[in-house]
Amino acid sequence: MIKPDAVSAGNTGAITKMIEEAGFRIVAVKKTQLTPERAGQFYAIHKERPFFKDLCSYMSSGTIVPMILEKDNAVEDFRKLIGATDPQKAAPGTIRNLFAKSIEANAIHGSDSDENAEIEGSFFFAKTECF
Ligand code: 3AN
Repeated sequence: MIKPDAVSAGNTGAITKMIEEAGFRIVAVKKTQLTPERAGQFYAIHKERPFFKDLCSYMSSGTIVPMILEKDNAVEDFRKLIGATDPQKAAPGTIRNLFAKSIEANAIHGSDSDENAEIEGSFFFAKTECF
């Protein structure tokens, strides 16, 4: 999911190009906006964290671009491509190193397991939209 900071900065195209050049197939993609409640559902795992409220308000502040991606070893390879959560710690040339503004507004989200990719994909797309 490309996050509001990266979409509003006009970086959707550049980030999508990096994703495709890294060998990912975009199975589904759209532009949408979350409500704070929907953002809270998406990040429910973080609901006890001190940054949860700010995270929900930031994630619902503008347009996002969720995608379903396909590749061998996709989860691990995508996390390498996006870099560390904190852009100051993200390796040079990673998406967060190049485009993230802060640890919260960090340009992009990637699922952390195949199981969560399935859950998060279903959060944004009906199975019939993916082919
Ligand atoms: P990742 O997105 O790298 O998997 P998570 O799942 O630990 O990282 O965090 C989810 C999101 O919560 C991050 N992408 C970021 O927007 C926000 N976040 C994580 N840690 C912090 C923090 N210490 N302060 C503010 N926001 C944070």
